[in-house]
Amino acid sequence: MLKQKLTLSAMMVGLALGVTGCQPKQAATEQAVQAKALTAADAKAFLDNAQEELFKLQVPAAQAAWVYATYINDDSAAVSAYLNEKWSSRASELAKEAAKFNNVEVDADTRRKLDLLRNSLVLAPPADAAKSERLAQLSSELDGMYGKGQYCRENGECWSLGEMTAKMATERDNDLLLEIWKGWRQVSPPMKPLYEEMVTLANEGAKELGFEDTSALWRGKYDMPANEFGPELDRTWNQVKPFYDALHCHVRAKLGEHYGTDVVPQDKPIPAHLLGNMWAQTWGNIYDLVKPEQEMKVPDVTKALNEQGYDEIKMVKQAEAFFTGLGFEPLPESFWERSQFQKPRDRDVICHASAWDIDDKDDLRIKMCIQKTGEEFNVIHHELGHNFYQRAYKDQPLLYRGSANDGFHEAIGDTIALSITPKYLKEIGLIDEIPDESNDIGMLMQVALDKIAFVPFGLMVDQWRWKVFSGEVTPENYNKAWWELREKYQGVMAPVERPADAFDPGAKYHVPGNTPYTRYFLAHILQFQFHKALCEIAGDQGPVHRCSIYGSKEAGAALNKMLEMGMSQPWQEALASLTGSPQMDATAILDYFAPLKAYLDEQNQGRQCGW
Ligand code: X8Z
Ligand code: ZN
Repeated sequence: MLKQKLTLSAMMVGLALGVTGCQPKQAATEQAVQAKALTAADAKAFLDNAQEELFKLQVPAAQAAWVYATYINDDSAAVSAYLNEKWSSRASELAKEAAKFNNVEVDADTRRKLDLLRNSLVLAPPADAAKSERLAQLSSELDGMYGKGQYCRENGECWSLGEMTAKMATERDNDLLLEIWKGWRQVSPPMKPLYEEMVTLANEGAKELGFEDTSALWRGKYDMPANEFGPELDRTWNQVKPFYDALHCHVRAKLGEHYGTDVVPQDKPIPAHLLGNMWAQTWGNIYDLVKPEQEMKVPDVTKALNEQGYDEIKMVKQAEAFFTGLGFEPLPESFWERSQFQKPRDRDVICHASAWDIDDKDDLRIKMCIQKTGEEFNVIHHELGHNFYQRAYKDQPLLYRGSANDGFHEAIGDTIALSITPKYLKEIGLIDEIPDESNDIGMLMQVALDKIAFVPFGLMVDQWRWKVFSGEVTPENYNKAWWELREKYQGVMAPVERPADAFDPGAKYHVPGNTPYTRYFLAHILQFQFHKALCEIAGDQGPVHRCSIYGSKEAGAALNKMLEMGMSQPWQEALASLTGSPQMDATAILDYFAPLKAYLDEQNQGRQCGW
């Protein structure tokens, strides 16, 4: 996760961009090229040079970003901001230069590369050097503020985000949960002025590239006109919404039973501190409060991992074994030497999980502060999905080293994790027996609390950011607009009135980290399409929620075929190569959970749903 998304998008999600050498020489070349009419051959030569140049800048920037993320201090901040700026400002210059070929007739492959170059940045630096440097600095500072964040109680005891995350998952005391929820949000008010300034500078850079603003830049990365992307998301969300509403209704009723309807009013959004997660984005941790009345056997992966003495490394090895079982090569020795698996005791780091590709060759790493839980076991699979994707497309030209769209990158590891079924857990010895089908509603509920509950959160984060970037939401209204969207999409509300200086979006990693978020919405839809297709290829005959593709070389080969394509084709074609259809479609997620929907509808009879 390089900062200027060398941070996330270039390294994790592919595009490798950097800065280059000597400006006078560059200018001379430009003049020479402009003197005569540009040709397709000029375009190709330009792209070859651009990719070579960017690659040279990308690697040191990635190395510096890694050092910063795993050892936050003033020096690592300065070095990583410096190298990130060198890379991103050159990427921006080249993106502008690419426009010279707008009216030159070139083949489809060249056109695609030119378009990708123009669209590759996440935060576009303005041409003015001082502004570009300031943008890199702001971006690095915001990252660090989040990474260093902690909450200190009145008695002087301080808790890290990891410690608070663990408490949110298991504690059931309203007052304590509220204290933690408010406590963590003290991290973000100081971010607000920096964020405002960053928005202004990034918009300036986006305009120079010919985009209306950063929102248009972000929405323009999906092989369709930027203005059609939002409606496409709405279409998909509307497919899922009835299911979400049913889950919301049931969860609110059960929380009302546990905490009392004065704490959880039955006609209002659910207070955000009671859902088992700091951002109320996944709800699987409150399964015990909302589970079916009838006794259900649902594997407790956290318990199994602990009973069998899994440590952090063993968890990662086990996840790697899933991929090698599909036919992927094992991770390189350097992965084990260089990754960060545990939170260091003696320094600040950015704990938020990420996967890195430092050199587009084989220097793959993950950075996590692993907790020994089933939830984190899934996150490990998520991260390794990034690494195996990165390796699969490493031989593509630099501009194609990325996922078909950013949702694909986020979906691969999750797709694999959908195969962590009871059947698989038994196969690897984590459980002794596979619960029979009478337990399926429990299992589906457990998974839906994470997957269905996430969908509106995955959508709303960038609905907010797009409005912020476009200026529709101004700084005085940052927090108000955030909570309006939380209520509208998730039916979740702030448990207490928020202070005037609150900047609650900043308490979610991806906002100060400037990682686009719509990718996770896409991933939650796509992973069910992928899982269904892979189960068919693996020849699994049973219901798709019981299918595990573990050990299927056929499924592995089909997956690899899509991963190898990188960004060389529009994502619709990559999707079709695996699933047979170019359409993103929520039918697969709805089918997966269908038995649960019938159960929820029955439970919700007589309840007043909605908010
Ligand atoms: O940020 C992540 C990954 C790293 S790309 C751990 N995720 C989102 C989040 O934590 O908010 C995965 C799902 C959503
Ligand atoms: Zn990810």
